[in-house]
Amino acid sequence: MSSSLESAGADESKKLTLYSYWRSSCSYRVRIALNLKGLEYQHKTVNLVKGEQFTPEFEKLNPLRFVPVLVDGGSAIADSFAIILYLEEKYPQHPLLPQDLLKKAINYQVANVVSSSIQPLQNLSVLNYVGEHFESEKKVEWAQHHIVNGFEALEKLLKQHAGKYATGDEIYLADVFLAPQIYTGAIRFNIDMGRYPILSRLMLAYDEIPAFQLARPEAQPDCPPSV
Ligand SMILES: N[C@@H](CCC(=O)N[C@@H](CS)C(=O)NCC(=O)O)C(=O)O
Repeated sequence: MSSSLESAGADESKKLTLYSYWRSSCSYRVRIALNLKGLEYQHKTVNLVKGEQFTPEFEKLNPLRFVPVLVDGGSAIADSFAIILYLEEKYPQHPLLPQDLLKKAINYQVANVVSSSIQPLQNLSVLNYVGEHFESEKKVEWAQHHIVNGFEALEKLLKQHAGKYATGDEIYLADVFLAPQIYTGAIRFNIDMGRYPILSRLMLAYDEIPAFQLARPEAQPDCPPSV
């Protein structure tokens, strides 16, 4: 187990510490939000492949044993949605939610499609369960099926709302959730992105923004050199 997990607590006070894993799309969302808001943070790796999420120390931070967890001044917040909304209220610079109520609702809708109807179905523990209880080779097919289902819905939804970014010409919550999901679909699960012109265009737009570039899996300190 990494010694980093043991040091969570009072000595971290007044600092933001993000427990994350390079390939975790939920951690990637939080990294984008932190970067957009210009917040410095300490990175602590929880290696999901080595099972570091199951250590008793990490379970104290998140009983569900998932990354990301943000520790702020000794208090732990788990779940990317909760973390991002916490950051939004505490650090109002670069607002992630528009004032317009309908636009705000669409931002929540997009974020929830990603975080409730796509990502949980491609999550490591779910794929491991599918592999163990059904046929192992069905794992990727299962994930692809659910990602395609979500991407088709998002593509239709965004047709009505997208500008330069997901809900207009400014970057909001929807973009923070979309970039990691599009990346994961395209790079990790080989989804044919040619079927989703709006999602493809958005990803190119995100690739131009430093806050998104710095949050990419390959830019993380725990990303293996071979990737
Ligand atoms: N709703 C949670 C989901 C967190 C989650 O699923 N995290 C994944 C990585 S993206 C994880 O830690 N998986 C470890 C596992 O499945 O054992 C959030 O948005 O933070």
